[in-house]
Amino acid sequence: ARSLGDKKEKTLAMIKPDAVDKMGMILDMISHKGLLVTKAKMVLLSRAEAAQFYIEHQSKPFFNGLLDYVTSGPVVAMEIMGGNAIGVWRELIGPTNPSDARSQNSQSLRAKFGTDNTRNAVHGSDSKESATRETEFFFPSAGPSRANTAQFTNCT
Ligand code: RTP
Ligand code: MG
Repeated sequence: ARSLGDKKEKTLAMIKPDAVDKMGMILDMISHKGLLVTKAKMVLLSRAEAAQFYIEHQSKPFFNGLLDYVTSGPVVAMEIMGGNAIGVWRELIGPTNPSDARSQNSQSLRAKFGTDNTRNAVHGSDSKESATRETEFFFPSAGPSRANTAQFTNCT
């Protein structure tokens, strides 16, 4: 396994509602990439919460369909950590459209578990800035939820 010492990074991963039943296989694939799940929770997002999470897409034509999709059932949000975690996770999830994913690399999560351009199974932060914002969205650093959060003192 990769050492956590090299270019350690954190990112926010989300298993979208249609792939929550694939959580076990997804966790195995995260482990096999040498990444560590350092925080996790299952939550049913309200429409307002989903709109806040996806605020960068509010003027896109697919915004309402995206909100319908991500509020259709619970999601699993995870903070994952490791060397180059943002890029490693984006590579593991694959391209936005699962049919592109299947033609490029059938091993990616969207190739395996995605249905269409909207229902694409998983999310990953696309930059350090979004990783920070999205991790704070699901796992606020202040407030009572912190008491319930597993602390990996050797990693943080
Ligand atoms: P994500 O943010 O979920 O990791 O995905 P992404 O960067 O690959 O894609 P992005 O452009 O950020 O779009 C966010 C999510 O919106 C849905 N979408 N639907 N119907 C459509 O044309 C369309 N385009 C995007 C997908 O669920 C996408 O992951
Ligand atoms: Mg995105």
